[in-house]
Amino acid sequence: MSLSHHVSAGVMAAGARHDWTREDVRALFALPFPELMFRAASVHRENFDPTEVQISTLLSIKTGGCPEDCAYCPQAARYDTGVKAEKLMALDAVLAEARAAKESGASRFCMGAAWRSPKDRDIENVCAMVEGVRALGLETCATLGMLSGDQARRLKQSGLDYYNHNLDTSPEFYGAVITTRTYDDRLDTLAHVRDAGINVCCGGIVGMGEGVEDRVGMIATLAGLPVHPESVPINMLVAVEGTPLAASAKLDPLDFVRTIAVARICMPGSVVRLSAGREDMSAETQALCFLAGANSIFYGPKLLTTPNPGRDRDMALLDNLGMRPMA
Ligand code: SAM
Ligand code: DTB
Ligand code: SF4
Repeated sequence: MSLSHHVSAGVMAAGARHDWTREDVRALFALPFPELMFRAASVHRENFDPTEVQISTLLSIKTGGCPEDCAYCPQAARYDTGVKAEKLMALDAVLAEARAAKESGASRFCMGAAWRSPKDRDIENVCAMVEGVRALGLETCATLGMLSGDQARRLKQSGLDYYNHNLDTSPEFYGAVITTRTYDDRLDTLAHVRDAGINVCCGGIVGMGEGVEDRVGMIATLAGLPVHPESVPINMLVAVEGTPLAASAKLDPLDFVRTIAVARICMPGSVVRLSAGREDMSAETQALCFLAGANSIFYGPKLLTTPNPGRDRDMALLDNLGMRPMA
């Protein structure tokens, strides 16, 4: 059975609810930690093998120079972060990275571009990359900004398996983080991706100075989508010098774990990714995230522009925990 088959079947998980109210989600966040963890771990093992983690490798195929103002992002042209604007990578260079990712054990290859939205010519270039990466036997994912319905259908035609587009936070806090596009713009792109038949990868960031109620709002919105995203990345803010969020107060790691647990309970069939922020996370916090139901990570020493744990460190961690990559 292919992984995408497995995942799609998972989203139809028995008892998956789409009517989570804010109050329901708030009540989960308010549970005593042992209760929350027990419920999350129980839901996790009803739907997945808790010893398995899905492994994706990221590549920034078009770095920096982005016109948007996302306050967390080192690739926004308007912030002085030391990230140099580059052109779209050449096809053969992307395929060489994908081959290396496959050899090191990744099952999915995610290509990220610092665009507000791609031009149709960009889409054609990315479609060629998707075809090449698929031919290597990897699942494909792309994150390119806002998409039209036509662009989503074209990407589907090239064989794209997943599209990542995050809601990032609650509808109320969103305007404090991004002003150059709206929450509804994001929901529109997600609908185009869903309608085109591409698996949806959608989550958010915590540690941006939001309150618990914003984490409640984010998860309630994700769990209220007509179909739960197949993949839900929960990122811990990587505070980058030069961005408006550089001096954000560090989030209590247990609040990050709680967010993972609530995502797991509300979206029982989704693969929940312990996403950005692992470089500065202890093995103990990561282990709690896996207990709370996280079952995917980014693997390889770099996210898009910031560091991620080296492969040796991650393999040692999984080994220590008796966990293994999902086949
Ligand atoms: N430009 C496209 C877009 O914004 O949709 C695709 C790439 S963008 C970098 C993908 C996602 O990475 C963002 O939506 C955000 O959730 C996450 N991200 C970016 N910078 C981050 C940071 N410093 N810490 C944590 N997550 C971050
Ligand atoms: C997601 O939710 N997190 C990834 C991926 N989707 C594209 C990106 C994290 C980026 C962290 C900052 C950087 O490395 O530039
Ligand atoms: Fe641009 Fe995406 Fe970064 Fe926002 S998150 S500034 S859209 S690259």
